[in-house]
Amino acid sequence: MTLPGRRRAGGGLHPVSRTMERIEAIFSSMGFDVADGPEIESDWHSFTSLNNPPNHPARSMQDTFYVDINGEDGIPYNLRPHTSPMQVRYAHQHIKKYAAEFAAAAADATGNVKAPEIRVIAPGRTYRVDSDATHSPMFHQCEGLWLGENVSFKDLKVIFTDFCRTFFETDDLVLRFRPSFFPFTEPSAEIDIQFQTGPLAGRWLEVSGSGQVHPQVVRNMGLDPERYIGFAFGMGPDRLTMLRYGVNDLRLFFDGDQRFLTQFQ
Ligand code: 2U9
Repeated sequence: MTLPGRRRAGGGLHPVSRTMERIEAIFSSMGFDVADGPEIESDWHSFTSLNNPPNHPARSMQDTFYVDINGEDGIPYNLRPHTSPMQVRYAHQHIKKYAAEFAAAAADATGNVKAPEIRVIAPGRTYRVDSDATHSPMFHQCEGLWLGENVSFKDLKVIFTDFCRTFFETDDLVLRFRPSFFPFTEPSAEIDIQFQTGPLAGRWLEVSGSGQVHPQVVRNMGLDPERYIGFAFGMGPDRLTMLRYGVNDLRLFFDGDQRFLTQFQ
C-alpha cells in the first residue's frame, strides 16, 4: 500500500520532428503551403521533370534506391532522392485547381489579371545510397518553391534570411550566397550562414542550396517560363538539427537509443 506508484515515462518528439515542425511553422507564417506526398516515385517525377538528364550520375544504382516494380514508362520506380517531385505534383494540382484563373491571366492583354502564385514547402523523408557520420541512407529534406509573375532572387534572400534568423533565434546571423550548380535551377547558389556569437561564431556553415527555377522545369510543370519565374531551395533538417543542438554524428538520430533521445524531452 505504501509503495509509490509506477511512474509513467514521459515521451517526447524526436529532435528532427521538432525541427520539421519549426520549419513548417515559420514558412506557414510567411504564406507557404505545406505539401506531403509519395516516397516511392516515378522516374519522370524524380528526374526528367527536374531537368536531370538520363546519363546524370544521380540516376545511377550507386546513388538512388530503385524498387522492383516498373512505372508506366517501363522504368523502375525509385525511393525519392529529394522532395522536389512533390513540388512538381503540387504545381500540377495548383494549375488544375485554378485553371480558370490561369486561362484568364493568359488571355488578358493588360497584364493586370494574375493567377494565384505557387508558394509551397515540401518536407519529408528522402533516400540515397550513402552511409557515414554525415550521411544516412534515409534522411530528411525540406524544399521550397515560390513561382509567380515577378518573384526574384531578392525575394529568396529576404525569405531565407528571415527564416534562418527565426529558426536559430539570432537576429545578427549573416548569410552568404555562393555560386553553385543544380540541374533544376539557373543561376544556383549555396547558402552559408555565420553566427556572430556562441560556440560556432565566425565559421561559415552550409545550410541550403537554392536558385532560380530553370525555364525547362517551369515548362515541365505546365507553365510558360516567359511569364512565370521564381526560386526554389532545398535544405537538410537533419543537419539543421545537428547545428541547433550541437550533435556531431547524424547516425545518432536514427539509432533509436533512449540515452540519446531522452536528452531532448
Ligand atoms: C522544383 C524546382 C526546383 C530545390 C532545390 C536544392 C537547391 C539543394 C540540397 C540541399 C541539401 C539537397 O538534402 S540536400 O543534400 N538541395 O541544394 N534543392 S534548389 O529545387 C527545386 C525544387 C522543385 C520544381
